[in-house]
Amino acid sequence: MTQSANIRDLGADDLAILSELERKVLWLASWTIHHANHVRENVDGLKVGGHQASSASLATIMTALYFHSLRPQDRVAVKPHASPIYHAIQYLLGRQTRERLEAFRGYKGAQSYPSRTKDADDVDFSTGSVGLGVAQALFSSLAQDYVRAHGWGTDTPEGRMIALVGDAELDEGNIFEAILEGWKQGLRNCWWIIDYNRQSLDAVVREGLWARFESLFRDFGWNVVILKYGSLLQQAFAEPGGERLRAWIDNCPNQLYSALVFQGGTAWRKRLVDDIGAEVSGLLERRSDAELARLMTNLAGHDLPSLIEAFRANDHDKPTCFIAYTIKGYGLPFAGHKDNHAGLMTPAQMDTFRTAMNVRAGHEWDNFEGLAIEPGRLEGFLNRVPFAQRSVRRPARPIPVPDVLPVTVQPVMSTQTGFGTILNEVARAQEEYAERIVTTSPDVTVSTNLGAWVNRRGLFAREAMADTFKSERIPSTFTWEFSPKGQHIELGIAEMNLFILLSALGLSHAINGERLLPIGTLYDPFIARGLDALNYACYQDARFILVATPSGISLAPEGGAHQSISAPLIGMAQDGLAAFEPAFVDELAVILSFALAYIQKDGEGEPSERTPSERTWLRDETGGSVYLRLSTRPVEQPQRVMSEELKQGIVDGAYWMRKPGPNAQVVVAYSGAVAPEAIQAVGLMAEDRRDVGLLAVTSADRLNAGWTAAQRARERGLVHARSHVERLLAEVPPHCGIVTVLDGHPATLAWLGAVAGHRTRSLGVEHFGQTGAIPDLYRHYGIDAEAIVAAAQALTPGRPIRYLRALG
Ligand SMILES: Cc1ncc(C[n+]2csc(CCOP(=O)(O)OP(=O)(O)O)c2C)c(N)n1
Ligand SMILES: [Mg+2]
Repeated sequence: MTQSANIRDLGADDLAILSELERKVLWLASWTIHHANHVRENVDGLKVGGHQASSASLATIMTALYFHSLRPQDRVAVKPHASPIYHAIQYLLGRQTRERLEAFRGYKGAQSYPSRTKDADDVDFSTGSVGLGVAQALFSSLAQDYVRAHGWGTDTPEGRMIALVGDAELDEGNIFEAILEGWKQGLRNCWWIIDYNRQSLDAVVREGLWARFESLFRDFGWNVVILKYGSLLQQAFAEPGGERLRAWIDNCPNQLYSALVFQGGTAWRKRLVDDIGAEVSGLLERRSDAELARLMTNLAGHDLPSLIEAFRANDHDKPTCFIAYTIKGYGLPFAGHKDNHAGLMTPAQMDTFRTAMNVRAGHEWDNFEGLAIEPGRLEGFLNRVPFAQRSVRRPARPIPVPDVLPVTVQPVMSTQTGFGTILNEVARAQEEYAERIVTTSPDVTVSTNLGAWVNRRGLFAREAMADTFKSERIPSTFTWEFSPKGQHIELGIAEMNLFILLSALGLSHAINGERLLPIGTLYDPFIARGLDALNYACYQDARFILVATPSGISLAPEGGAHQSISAPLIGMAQDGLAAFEPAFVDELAVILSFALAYIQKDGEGEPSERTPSERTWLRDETGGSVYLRLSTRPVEQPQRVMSEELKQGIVDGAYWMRKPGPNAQVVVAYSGAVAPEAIQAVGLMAEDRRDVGLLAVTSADRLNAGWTAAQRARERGLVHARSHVERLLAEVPPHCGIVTVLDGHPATLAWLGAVAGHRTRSLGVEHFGQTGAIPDLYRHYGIDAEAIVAAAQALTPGRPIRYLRALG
């Protein structure tokens, strides 16, 4: 049987070319790593392993996929350490430059782990934190279904969302959360290809893990394809003694197999003779040591014909898990060695490898150097590769959004109620932006006030499903009807899934060419549960609005387990996420409308501080995602006209609720739900401190970012650069003190004193919360009006403040 006989859509010629390309890909990836670690060694001392063995493991699978099986509409999340293989493939396809390969792991070079934002060779999904890219592929399939069910993007064929998964990645819990959610949502068009090399970073994996995987995936409705033996092994099994050989392999412990792979042909022969004896002697004698080693390492994950046939045969939309047996470090001197994760080839080993690959010294980067096929034919083949026919990313057009979202503000209202009211209004709008909004929540839809929106817009499912309570006429506040037109995706409780779904929905403009406006809600403290996934979503520049509510100790009777403290600092420190904490509903309406536009700004390329807004020094041109920290605390709402200036201040991060006079001794700067305490405190000290100012901070994050950027700009010589907060505080006399306060960590606003050198006292919450009423807790943690006044008195000279004296 010839190798190509069992492949229906692949001729012998193409197979020969693919085999050569596989060799070339392995060579280029290995050389890229070697170059970074040895050739550039003296320049930057980058001696970090992890790539060489791990990459080699996927070289065959990725060759089969990228040069043959993938279609232009498919998208792939590549296992982090296979980055050099990805870049090598893109290099051969003319989509990656030699300069970037030479600078692999270096400044502006090809990235250590595939990156949508930092790499130039059209990475579909970033990876790095293991497990997340895998789930991203799954949720991207759901996002694709959502888009198409709404009638968008149907002029192109459905793509497959594929993840190339390290076997140790399946230790990550988020994978299982994703599988469960995928099952609930009717997952389709998703492939996970497990690189079953039975090695992780430190160790060889447990025996028989594949069997656990197999039953698990089948239980959740996946098709499972086990790719174990390559075509050479299958041919050998047909020879006399072949069945014994197969049984021996099946029973061979992972550790021993790995060790024999490392030791090579002689060791294989001895072991097989010792263990099986005469029955396989003919089979062994017909092969040299080198051929025997080749045979025994011919696992299906390193066998192009088996892989290509398996991919071709899986011609349906059922989610599929391929368990592909591979060898970590395949084709390299440390193949199979359990310590190979950090293994790097020595210069001498690289020389031997170079010679074996027919690559002349000095020609290491030449595309077709040392290949047995004429360059013209190779080029012709590469030009026809189906996956390479896809056009380079074209961001979808922006969807116009209103300047301010309509809202009827009640005299007393919480920001969370305000959010529900605004979305209820949006749900009634017959405008395109309202159609493009997709909401999602991990089982807290009602308790984060999305109920009214969901009642109007319905839940999404590919198959319609009526609300039985409604059809049975049982009164209920909420109608939960599922249909393909629904605009809310209800998730199970797992917060990781929320963030990865937001990541998938938030990349729809790039992946599906159709823009969505995703809004996800959760309880503020549980951001921490999905924080790595949130960071991951931001790292790959997915665009969404995160509404976190309730928050802080203002959630008083719920107690310490539900009260968030550090979240405002997360909001400040998380790149790619603009954080807001409004106090009032009219502010929220302005911020939400800003957010809907901000998430659509073109983020391609490096954000630049050279062309920032002169007003704020923020990088608003490139946009990002938005985080809103809201509260359940009902607060008296200001009756005011929303002037352009006020609107601008809200968006820029702060405005004067009460401007300090020229002789002001104190300014109170507050954020969020403690607004009434700040307002009250200002009133209480009015008689004893002159011209007290009240600064409403809607975004500590944006204020701080603008300030930092303006300072950097001045240091670069742009002497007139001024940020928003610098302009605000320029009006505050130097002797004036600032008391800052929020229901969150005090460090959030503590830096305000450094802007113009004002003495500052920062109030906030530093220790776990507890149950109680809001006044109890605000008093206990020192964020009530009395604490603000006491801080003001301690900070500023002058007569004792009467209110405190009266209390004393
Ligand atoms: C969340 C997270 N934890 C730890 C790591 C460090 N790390 C990188 S790869 C790896 C294990 C690799 O094993 P596997 O997925 O089987 O890939 P292989 O190296 O075998 O190709 C670990 C622990 C990481 N990248 N992400
Ligand atoms: Mg592994």
